Amino acid sequence: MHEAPTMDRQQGNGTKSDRRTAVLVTGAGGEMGYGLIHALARAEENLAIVGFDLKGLPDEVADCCTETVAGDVRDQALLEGLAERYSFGRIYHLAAMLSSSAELAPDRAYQVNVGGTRNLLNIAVDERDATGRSPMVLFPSTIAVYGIPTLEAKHAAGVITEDAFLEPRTMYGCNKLAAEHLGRYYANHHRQVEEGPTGSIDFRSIRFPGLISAETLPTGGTTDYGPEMLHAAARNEPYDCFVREDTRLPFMTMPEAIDSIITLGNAPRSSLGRTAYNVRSFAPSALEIHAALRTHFPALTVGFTPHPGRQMIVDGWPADVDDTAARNDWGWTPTHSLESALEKYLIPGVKARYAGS
Ligand code: AKB
Repeated sequence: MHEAPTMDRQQGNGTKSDRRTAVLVTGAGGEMGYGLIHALARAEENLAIVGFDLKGLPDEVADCCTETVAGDVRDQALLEGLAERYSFGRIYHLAAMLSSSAELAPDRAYQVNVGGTRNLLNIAVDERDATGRSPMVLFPSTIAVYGIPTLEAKHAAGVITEDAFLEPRTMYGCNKLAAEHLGRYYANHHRQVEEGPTGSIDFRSIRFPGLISAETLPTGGTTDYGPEMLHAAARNEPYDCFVREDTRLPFMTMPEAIDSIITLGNAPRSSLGRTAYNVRSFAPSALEIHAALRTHFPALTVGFTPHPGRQMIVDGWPADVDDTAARNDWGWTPTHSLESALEKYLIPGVKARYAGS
């Protein structure tokens, strides 16, 4: 027997009025949120920004926001309540549990990383129903969507393109790839039965490599050894690195990551041939990071004590990624090599941060 199709969620009814136009940033209190919110506020005076984070926001981020919300992206009712008051033409959905944390709490990670993303996509679809315009959802994805079966295969693969090795080996990678697919579905196929193949939203994502900031430290990631080594050096402390010396991964600085999100957001949709793009700036081994840091902090000592679980994770991630599609479609170009990143941004930044401590 065929059942009549049923709606599993109330659709927006297009009657929302008197809402203030704003951008929504989830994960606003995280590393990327910190940089992105400042960049958005700098780029557009009077831009209304709603900063959403599980833990609330530090003052220097909250000061750039029209409203801050302490809440969980799993809470659909809370998000819907916000969308009753704001018309979100653009959503930066940054909130996520990172790879090492997600591996330790896979159920929660699934709910946050996939369920939370689905909730945000629903908010975007409601916005489209209310206004007739497709809101943009910008989503930081990750090199964790790749899963290379062995170290030998990783060495043989070298620089990989977006469509290779999409068999993630972590909960986080599975979650992010699922979220990318949901975004692509909502962008290109949602409501195809009722409306034809147009899609409801404008979904854009970037697969970020390891990110290094002079201002902040990440928590719960597996590329964290890069930024941790830098900050330990600046604090004049020894560092015990949790991956092998020969571990090679792509990285970039946080300001480059923020620039890439803003540049992708400004690109005409017609120039985008895909919904998920690789970006990278440099791809050093852990030992090469150590060596480059020692030219600035000669006293730095680093031990290498690989953590078996975390080593297994990074061994499945690519040594480098091919960013040709991002270069061609929306003009991505990295600013830095490892050396220039250190000289021009990271070293002055961490020295300023720890001065006097
Ligand atoms: C992590 O290590 O989990 C993140 C990532 C690669 O997405 N930095």
